Amino acid sequence: MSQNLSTEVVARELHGNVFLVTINNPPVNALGVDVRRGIAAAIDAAEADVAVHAVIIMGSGRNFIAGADIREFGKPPMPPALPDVCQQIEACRKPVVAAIHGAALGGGLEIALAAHYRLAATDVKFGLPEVLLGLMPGAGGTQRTPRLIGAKAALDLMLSGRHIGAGEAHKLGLVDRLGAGTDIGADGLAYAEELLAMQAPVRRSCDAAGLSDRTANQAAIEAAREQTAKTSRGLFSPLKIIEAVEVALDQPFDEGMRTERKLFLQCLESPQRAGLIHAFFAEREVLKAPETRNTQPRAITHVGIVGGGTMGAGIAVAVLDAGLPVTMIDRDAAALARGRAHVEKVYSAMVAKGRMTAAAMATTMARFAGSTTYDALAAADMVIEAVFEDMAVKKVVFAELDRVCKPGAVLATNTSYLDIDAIAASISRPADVVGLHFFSPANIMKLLEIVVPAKVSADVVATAFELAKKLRKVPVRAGVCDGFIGNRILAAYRQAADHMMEDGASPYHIDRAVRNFGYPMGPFQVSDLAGGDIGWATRKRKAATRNPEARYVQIADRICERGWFGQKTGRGYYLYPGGARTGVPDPEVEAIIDAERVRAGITPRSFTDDEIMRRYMAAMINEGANVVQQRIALRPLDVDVTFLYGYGFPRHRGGPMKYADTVGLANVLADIREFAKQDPLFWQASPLLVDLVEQGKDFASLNQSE
Ligand code: 3H9
Repeated sequence: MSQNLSTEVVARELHGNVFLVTINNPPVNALGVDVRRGIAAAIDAAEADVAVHAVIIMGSGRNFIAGADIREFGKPPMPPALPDVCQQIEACRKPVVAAIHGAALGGGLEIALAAHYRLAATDVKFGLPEVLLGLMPGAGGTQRTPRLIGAKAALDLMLSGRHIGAGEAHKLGLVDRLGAGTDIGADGLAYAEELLAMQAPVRRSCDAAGLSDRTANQAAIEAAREQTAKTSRGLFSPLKIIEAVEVALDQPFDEGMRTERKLFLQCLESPQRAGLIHAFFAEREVLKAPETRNTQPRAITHVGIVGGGTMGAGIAVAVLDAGLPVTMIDRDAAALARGRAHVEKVYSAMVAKGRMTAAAMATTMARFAGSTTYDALAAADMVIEAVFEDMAVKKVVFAELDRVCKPGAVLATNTSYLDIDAIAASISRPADVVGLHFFSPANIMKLLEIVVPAKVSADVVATAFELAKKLRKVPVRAGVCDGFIGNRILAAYRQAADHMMEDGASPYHIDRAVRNFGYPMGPFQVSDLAGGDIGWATRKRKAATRNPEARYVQIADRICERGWFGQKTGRGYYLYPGGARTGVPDPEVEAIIDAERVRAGITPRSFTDDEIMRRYMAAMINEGANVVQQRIALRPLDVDVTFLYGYGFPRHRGGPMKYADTVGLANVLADIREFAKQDPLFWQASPLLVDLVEQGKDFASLNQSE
């Protein structure tokens, strides 16, 4: 059967005595108000027309329905509400079949559950991902799903937000029939005709018996509550989901629906919902850099990597995982062997954990080649340099790349702070040079800063975005400056943390406050994990150019001078007895801090968690504003995505700039002005922040696509 090409948002067509209702709302058939109205009207029409004996609901394009229209949340409600539409479908006196292909997510799955029979194509993606948006299923999902498949499986779907395929959905009992072919409309029609021939009755999910074993279902609820307390620290909606399912166990369906509505509205109003939905759109918006528009990326079929250290090897794994061949270059056979060993170690660990077979590892490693001569890169379409962070060393590498690489090869540097314009200017083809700043471990961390130097051509930037897609990374476009977006802002708030440490807050207290805010780790734990020696080397290198008037906290230097570089040396800010991965506070570090306070003439004072976070966040937001104003980040949302994916910023807060909007920019500015009374050099309000406050605007007002 051909796809319904009607331009109506909800098209209706009578096939014999089967009424075909097709949702046609690109790109993903979200349930916006017109779709809800269209479905409601179609069901009314089906009820009224004696010629109609059964109804099929299906989606046109690539999906059934991806859920409620997320853009409507936070706006005034427009009837009919989705729960009412689902109710109307379920109440229909003629059998309703959902014929599902592609995504049936959130409200989309809820529409399907309200139908009386479900047929799924082999490509379906079922899920109740509302929890990932700070929400819960709000159109009967918390009541119908457990009635159909029991509390345990329903809670698993709703609390994880994971997608499941046709096979699992069928096994669970969410689906009655698996489609035979690739034409979901034809399959749906055949199924509906079969049901009519059998005189199959209207069969409602609200009457299903999945909750009949009370003891088992109650146990599932207790287990979910215990697990959620451990894993969803501070999140609002998971507990509401459990509460709603518990009601399903005890109360009639209508009562359950009333409770679901009440809890759903609470979730809708929570700042976590706003933060998570901001993150959802922001991570899609970052893909739309100006250079990617109407620009054809260059082909990438073979990647070269220069340098087999931790970073080079991590990048090699990321590229190999994307199915591409890699040629690694290092200076001699021993260094190259170490590089190869780094790569093999990652895969061996996966084999040991059962995440990869030995055969798959062999196939992957067969795509890996190594060489000690640059000539081996002659065929590479893209080369990523990951050698020592030193301008002279990088320039030597780029001179070699300029010599051996084919015309049109993209030449990328993984520098984390060096001037890429200077690197580009040192060779004959600056238009081919781009920055690809991976985060360690490069095969795991999602963020990829794509650093755009002045002379680079648009198709090279577009190629970098294309590579990010292949590598399943989240790319953020950044301009050239010391530290780009992420590390530049990090430097600012790390200093604020150091100032607080010297003024009286212990590193353990600061870390705890930052964790309580929602980060997985505090800044001093991160420093111990990354290795204090790296920052120490940078500080020494920059010592000569540091503003002598600027406050400089020496505590980290005192710790590094003792050879305490963090986890790898068994102690840093924390002690790691017996190689433990979680540190314990170190009284000797506290004594060093005390001594430094005396040396600096500081009388320590106490800090509350709230004050710690206000200073920490004000420093982050202020530098974020500078980064936007100087066009290092295109928009505030680019800063947000950088911090969500590269620095562990709690997703439910949406990112630092979204958080700033939540607390109010005027409040952030007032804090900065207050802190400036003690240290006016450090706390200089960003001109962008001042402007926005004067105009009564927020960062969101700058988030329109460039
Ligand atoms: C819900 O249903 C609540 C109910 O329980 C209760 C209500 C009372 N709305 O991801 P893509 C846009 S909560 C509006 O790049 P893909 C997206 O922004 C909802 N817009 O495509 C993008 O726009 P643009 C539960 C949406 O093929 C474009 O569509 N559902 C929505 O990689 C393409 O998206 C979910 O959480 C939406 N619901 O992946 C599902 N979804 O082109 C969320 C997408 O302007 N969606 N857009 O940048 C997804 O997971 C993926 O989009 C999907 C397709 C897997 C469907």
